[in-house]
Amino acid sequence: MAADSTVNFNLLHRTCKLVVLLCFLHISVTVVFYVRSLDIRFAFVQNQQSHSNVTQPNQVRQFSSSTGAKEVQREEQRDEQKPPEERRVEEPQKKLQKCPETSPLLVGPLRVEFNTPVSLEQIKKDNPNLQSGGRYRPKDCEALQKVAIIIPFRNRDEHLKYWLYYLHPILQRQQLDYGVYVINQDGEEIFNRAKLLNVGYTEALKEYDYECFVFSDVDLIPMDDRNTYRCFSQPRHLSVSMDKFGFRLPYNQYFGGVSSMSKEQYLKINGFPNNYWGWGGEDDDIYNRLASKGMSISRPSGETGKCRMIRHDRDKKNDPNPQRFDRIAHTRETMYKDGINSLSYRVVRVDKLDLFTKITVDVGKP
Ligand code: UDH
Ligand code: NGS
Repeated sequence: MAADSTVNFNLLHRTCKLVVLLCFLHISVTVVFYVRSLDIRFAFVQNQQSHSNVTQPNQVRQFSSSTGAKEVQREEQRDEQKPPEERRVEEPQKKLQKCPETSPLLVGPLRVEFNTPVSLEQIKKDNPNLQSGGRYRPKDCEALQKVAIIIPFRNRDEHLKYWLYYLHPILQRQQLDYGVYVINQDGEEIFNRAKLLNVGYTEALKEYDYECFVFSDVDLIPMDDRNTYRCFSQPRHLSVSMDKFGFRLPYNQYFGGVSSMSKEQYLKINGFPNNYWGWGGEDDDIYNRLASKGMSISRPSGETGKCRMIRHDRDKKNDPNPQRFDRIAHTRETMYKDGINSLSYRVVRVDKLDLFTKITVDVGKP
């Protein structure tokens, strides 16, 4: 009997030990699985955070675990090996301050002469910050105006070289966001300056959101960089003091040579006339348009507005227009149907050159 109960007790003892062991095993397995699931959840959160850092470059990084930091470091190293356009923008983009009203880079009166030959290669070397098509914007401040400079053109390459040689450094010192557009009349028909200027306005706007337009003859060079090639609250006449007129205005209403107008001012007068073929009168027509809309002419002082003209003979196919006097007598009636609203032309080719954009255009004939 006693032997029997000893056997039973041993069996019960072993069974209990087994049960306790099994329980312990079960608890261990549960704990291991629980800890692992925690780990996975943590890793998922980290992963989410690192993704959101890639897609939202300006967001401040949220995690600081050493694993996370190393991953970022590796990502940055990979990034540095990529071409600039594929790199993530890590820092919030530095917002440039507006350029000052008066550029601190201006030097005042300039020596301008046309005896020393200039070459396009040299001008290119002298202006390393120009972008293709003759575009520039200051890199340290946000320019006050986006200015398209429009030059009516045909067969004046020597003049254009001097223009580029003098004007590019001046315009950069004036801290403008600018582009130079040479509107080249194709073919041998009679020259039409004002229509080319309308084409320049239209074509420049297709490229960039210009707000100001400077219309400049190719042979006029300012002698003072304080004569800023930008727009003002009224249409601006810039070539007010030309050497060929003894450094004074030839007449009070004179608006030829170099002028500037904001988009609003230009549109208010329906742009420029398209039907002045040959030399003369189109600038007076533009003056009449401005006056009829109640605008006045803003001008720099005679000293700041000094400029030199490159001497030249009369061009072929640009003889004085015999109809010009009759036309300027009727500007107020014709300006609403002849202008930017009636402009038609055909672009023959566009050359994005290093120092300017050349747009060759068929403007038709009288
Ligand atoms: N232009 C050309 N090619 C031409 C004609 C005109 O590029 O064949 C452009 C050029 O930008 C020029 C502007 O149009 O500066 C004004 O043209 P213009 O040459 O008719 O005016 P400008 O006052 O000369 O320069 C007038 C004739 C001068 C005769 C001088 C005789 N000694
Ligand atoms: C006026 C012309 C303008 C011209 C200005 C200066 O007489 O177009 O002379 O010319 N007006 C008329 O002929 C109606 S310039 O001396 O620069 O050749 O801009």
